[in-house]
Amino acid sequence: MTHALIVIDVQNDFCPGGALAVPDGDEIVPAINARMTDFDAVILTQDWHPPDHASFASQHDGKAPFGTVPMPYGPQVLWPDHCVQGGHGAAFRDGLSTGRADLIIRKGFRRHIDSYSAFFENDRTTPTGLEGYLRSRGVGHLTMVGLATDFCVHFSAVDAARLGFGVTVELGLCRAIDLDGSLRAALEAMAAEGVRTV
Ligand code: VGL
Ligand code: ZN
Repeated sequence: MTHALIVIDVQNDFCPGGALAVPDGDEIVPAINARMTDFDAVILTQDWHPPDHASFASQHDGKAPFGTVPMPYGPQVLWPDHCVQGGHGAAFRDGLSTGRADLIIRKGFRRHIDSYSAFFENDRTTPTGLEGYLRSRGVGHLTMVGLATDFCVHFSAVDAARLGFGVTVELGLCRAIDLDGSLRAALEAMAAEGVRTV
């Protein structure tokens, strides 16, 4: 079976010094690079927001980062401005072997909707196109690594499992934000959807 490695959001803004730094987010880069040679396909994702993206606290009067607002698709966590299209924060972390990627997929580029998952935006219905790419390449199993365990890795893994892919998350090659117990909740949700974590 064709097995793909999906490297989620290893970008400057999710690494120490970045706008939404995940503790030790940069630590995983060398081991992810080493892992790339073990797969039939390597796909990188890139969080890619317009400067006025609705997930940014700066776009909501009187709101601070890490609060939530209701959106038509449900509650949305507000984030510091991050991964602005074309900016340094949105660039892949230095040292990530981007040359090994077969596909780079960008998400979160629609102003009014966030996209944690590499498959669907946060309404859980608007597709990114990744499913079609994987199916047309005959990919059946996915291994996921990257940032952040409890947000983009979690949502990507759950969506992939629901779509019928076999999914393994390598927790040693992920790092978490862990906002109000979000890591624990993510691990439970992934287990409940049949995602294998190692
Ligand atoms: C992410 C929060 C906002 C992630 C992206 O990559 O996990 N988290 N945007
Ligand atoms: Zn984002």
